[in-house]
Amino acid sequence: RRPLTVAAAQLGPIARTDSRAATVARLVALLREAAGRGATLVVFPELALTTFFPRWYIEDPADLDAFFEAEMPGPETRPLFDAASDLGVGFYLGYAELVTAPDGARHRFNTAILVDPSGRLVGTYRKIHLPGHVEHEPWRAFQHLEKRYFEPGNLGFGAWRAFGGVMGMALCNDRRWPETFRVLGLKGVEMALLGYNTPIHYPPVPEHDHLQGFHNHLCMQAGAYQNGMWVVATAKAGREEGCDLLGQSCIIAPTGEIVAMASTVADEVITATCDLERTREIKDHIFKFDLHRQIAEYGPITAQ
Ligand code: ING
Repeated sequence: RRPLTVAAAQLGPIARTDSRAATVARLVALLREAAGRGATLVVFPELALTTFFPRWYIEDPADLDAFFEAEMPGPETRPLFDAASDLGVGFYLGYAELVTAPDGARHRFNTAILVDPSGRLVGTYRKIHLPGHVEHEPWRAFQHLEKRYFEPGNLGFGAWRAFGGVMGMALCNDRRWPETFRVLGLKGVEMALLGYNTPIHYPPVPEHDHLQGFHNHLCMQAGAYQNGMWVVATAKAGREEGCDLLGQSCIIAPTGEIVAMASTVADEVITATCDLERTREIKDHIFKFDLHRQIAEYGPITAQ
C-alpha cells in the first residue's frame, strides 16, 4: 500500500477586481483546511490567481499583462508557499505565466506548477490543448480567447517522482483529449492532477450546455480507467463575472469510480486517501500496455 491523502481545493468565483492578496488568502485558507483533514497534496484550479480573463477581448496589453505572473513565487504568492511548507503540504497551482526569454521576447502560457511539501518546485506544465479562438467573435455571449492570450505548451506532458509515486499534470481542455491521459500513462503516471475553468454555456453548440457535467466526468473517468491512474480534478466554479462555471470537482480512482466530489459551486475542500498501489490492478492487467497494445496500428494518432 502507498496511501496518499489528497485534496481538491475548489474555488468559487474570482472577480476581475479581486486583488492577488485577497485570492491568495482564500487559497491559504483552503490549504489549511485540507491540511487539517490530513492531506499532504492540495490541487487548486486552473488560473487560480485571477478571474478567467480569456472570457473578454482585452485590447490594452497592460490590462492583459495584469493577469499574468512574471515570477513564481512572487511577493504576492509567497504567502501560499510559506503556508504550505509550514504545514508540510505540497500543492498544484494553475496560473497565467509570463516568461521573458533571453532575447527579450515575451511568452505567455496557461501554466501549472507542482510544489512538494518542503516548498521545492517539482515540475512545471504548460497547457498544450488551448480551446477557443484567436480573434474577437462578438456573436458570442462571452469570448474564449485562450488561443489569443497563450502559446501552446512547450514542455510536453510531464511526469515527476514525488509524494511517494509518479505524478502528472494537465489543464482543463487537456482532459478532453485521450492522448493526454495515454501519454501520461505511458510515462508511468499514477496520479494526474488538473484544474479547470469550464463555462456551462458553450456558444458554438448551446444544445450541449446541459451535458457539461456529464462530459467533464466522462472524459476523466475514461482517462483514469484506460490508463490506470488516479485523477484529481479541481474547478474554479460558480457565477464568475456573469459567466456560470461548472463545479463538480472530483477525485477518481484508477477503476474510473468517482470517490469524492464537490457539492457546491463555492470554495470547497474535498479529500480522499488514494492508494497509489491500486493503479497496479489496471496497469498490470486489462491495460498492461506492453502486453496488449498494437502500436503498429496506431500511426494515424500522430499523423496530420
Ligand atoms: N475551458 C473549457 C474546457 O475545455 C470548453 C473550454 C468548455 C470546451 C466546454 C468545450 C466545452 O473545459 C477551458 N479553460 O479549457
